[in-house]
Amino acid sequence: MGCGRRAWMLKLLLLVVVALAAVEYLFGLRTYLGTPAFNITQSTIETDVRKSQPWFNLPLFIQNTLSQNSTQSMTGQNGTEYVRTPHLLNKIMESLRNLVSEDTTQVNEQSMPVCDEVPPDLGPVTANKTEMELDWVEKKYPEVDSGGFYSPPNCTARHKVAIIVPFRDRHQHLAIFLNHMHPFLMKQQIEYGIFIVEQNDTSAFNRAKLMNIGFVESQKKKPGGWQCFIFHDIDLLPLDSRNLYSCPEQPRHMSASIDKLKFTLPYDGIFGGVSAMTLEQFTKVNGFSNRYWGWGGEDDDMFHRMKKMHYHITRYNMSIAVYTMLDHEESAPNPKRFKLLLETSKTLEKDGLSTLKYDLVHVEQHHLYTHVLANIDERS
Ligand code: NGS
Repeated sequence: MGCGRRAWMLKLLLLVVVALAAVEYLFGLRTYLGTPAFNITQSTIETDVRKSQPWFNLPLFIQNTLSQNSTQSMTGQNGTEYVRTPHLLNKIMESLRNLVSEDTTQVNEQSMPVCDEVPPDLGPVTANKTEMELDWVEKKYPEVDSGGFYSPPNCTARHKVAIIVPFRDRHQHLAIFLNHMHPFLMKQQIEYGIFIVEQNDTSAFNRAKLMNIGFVESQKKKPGGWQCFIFHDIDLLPLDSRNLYSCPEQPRHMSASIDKLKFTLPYDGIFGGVSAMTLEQFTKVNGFSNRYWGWGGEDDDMFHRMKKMHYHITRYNMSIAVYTMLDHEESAPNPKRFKLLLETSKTLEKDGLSTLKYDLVHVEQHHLYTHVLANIDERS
């Protein structure tokens, strides 16, 4: 349940409870005993509640009912002690208690200190590019939750980031990628999830459409949603942990300096490889185009979209935005890419998230990643 909705329901329930309590107070207890005579003193409740309950700012009689022992003991006129549990009120309290206990988790999370803006001990890292088994990698990272989700245990992360990885036929890279990325991201003290988005059909690879799918499906997996998205080729491994996978103020091109490209930027407007955008930036440009089948151009298309919406690309220093590329065969270039690029600014609203269609085969949670499998057939 979303945070806003839960808070709204909580308020509504509280209102009902106040009304009911007033009714019970006026008609129930008074008729039954003559005078309400709760045995628990106000000061006891206040001390206990303030120490142990997160709802200490609620009215006292609600605190009392909310506390696990909501049965009220009272002394009757003849001195006998009665234990009376208001029936309807208790039923409502039960559901309210459930809601509050969900909220408690958040309160606890929020009561941790906020993680440092720049986490400690960042710097150059090495990459293990040798073939490895996924089973072996899985055993190395027990702190990662099923689905490839992680949040720092001792501080509240400043950024909630979905890592979206378009994928097909690169199983040899998957274990290497996960083995590198998990410790790299954990060190940055961000809350993250890794989504491997695989094209199931045999049409030409459509990297951009897979990233759109990853965006949509990852949001469904995160209560409250991810704040930003890092679109990440599986063959690129960052080599410096100062290259922060955080939410950028302007869209950020992360993989500026790649070993295979002799650590130089091929051209100013390049936005391929690894790039970061916030939820707002990505939705404002209507996501990626869905029309690029085969290699090349989809990242340049995104560059045009960003320009049209008055964003500009940012980058870290070339000595920090360093990546190593894993070996693989070259993919076939898309012959239509230059023609498509000429049309971008005219087609932005009609091509992207707003027109995204795909058949979802499954969304499966593996230990170190969430696997999104989809058919995106070119002819459909
Ligand atoms: C450009 C491509 C981009 C690609 C970039 C870098 O030519 O999609 O090369 O490729 N644009 C077009 O083809 C229109 S790289 O050297 O990393 O393989 O990202």
